[in-house]
Amino acid sequence: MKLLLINPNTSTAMTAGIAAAARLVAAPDTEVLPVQPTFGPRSIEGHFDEAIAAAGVAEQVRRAPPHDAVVIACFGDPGLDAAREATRAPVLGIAEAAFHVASFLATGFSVVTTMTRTCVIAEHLVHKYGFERRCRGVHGTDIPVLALEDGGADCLDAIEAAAREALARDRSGAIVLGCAGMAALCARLTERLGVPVIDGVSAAVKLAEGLTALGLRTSARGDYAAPLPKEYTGWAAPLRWSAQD
Ligand code: 2AL
Repeated sequence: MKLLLINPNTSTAMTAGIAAAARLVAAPDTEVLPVQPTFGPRSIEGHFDEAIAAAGVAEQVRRAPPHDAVVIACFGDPGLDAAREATRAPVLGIAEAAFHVASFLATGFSVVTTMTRTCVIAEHLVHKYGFERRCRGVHGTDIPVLALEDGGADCLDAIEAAAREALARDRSGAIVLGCAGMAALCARLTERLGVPVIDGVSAAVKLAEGLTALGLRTSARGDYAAPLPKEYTGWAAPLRWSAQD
């Protein structure tokens, strides 16, 4: 299968890191196609960044090569609903995928993310996806997203410390990593913490493969139907939908 892997930010290094994490768990017959928007923020650390990044995700889905599934690899799941209108292939956001996987493994989980200001974005998703009864807390580390690119020991230690505190304070049984840039740290954190640590990138890749193997596609009924044909103006003009789409 062909898996379109969208990094919604414009850090080429992060796109490569996410692709490596995806390929590590992908089945031998899964071809990972990594892409990133042609415009937008280098990292996504707030509502404004996310608004621009969502348009970048829409752009990449609109110009996507043939694919069987799509993964949106940013923990805010930017543009997820838009992408589900734009392709019938299953689309998974890494936050939604990680929440589902964590709830198979523990009655309660905690999220450990990057900047504290992004905690509310994850909390909004917890509510949107209906995981209020499973997510027991969202915790920031104030590590900037791009600092994760080096994946240094300092990051690992800080995330481990935040996760230990979260497990105790929230009485959680599992940790969800709240940034695609943390994927490379997942194995070492699992070893150190001794509880399930869920990286949304690998969770989404395996769920995408599962949905594809089951022959399941996004419903075209209701709000996930294709966008209505109409004129788009300005820079968005090429993204418009026509009657031929
Ligand atoms: C993210 C992420 O996964 N990618 C990015 O640029 N920002 N999420 C986050 N909470 O920092």
